[in-house]
Amino acid sequence: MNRKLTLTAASLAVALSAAAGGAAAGADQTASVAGTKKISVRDDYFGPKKITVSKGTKLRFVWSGRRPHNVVGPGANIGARVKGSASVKARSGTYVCTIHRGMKLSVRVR
Ligand SMILES: [Cu+2]
Repeated sequence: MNRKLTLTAASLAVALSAAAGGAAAGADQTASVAGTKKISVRDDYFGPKKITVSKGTKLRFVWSGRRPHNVVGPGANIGARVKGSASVKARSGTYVCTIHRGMKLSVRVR
């Protein structure tokens, strides 16, 4: 019974991720399989703020706030915008929005 519930929850997470336009492989907070990890860009924080991903994973930033935010970090220099999305290859380090002090995303690639 428990196993069935777990499978159902996992299927739902994959379905939700796909519905949001993300790759199914990025459904877990700490993805163990390379895929795409969605990062919400909000007012004024990244969600999640800290992630560990496998080598080869792409970060897909999706803007969902009202204020403009940019993303500057290892291999990323995405100009300020208020909507849409942009993807970069994940690298270990800190990604920030230079407009809002303290808006940071810590990424660890292993
Ligand atoms: Cu910002």
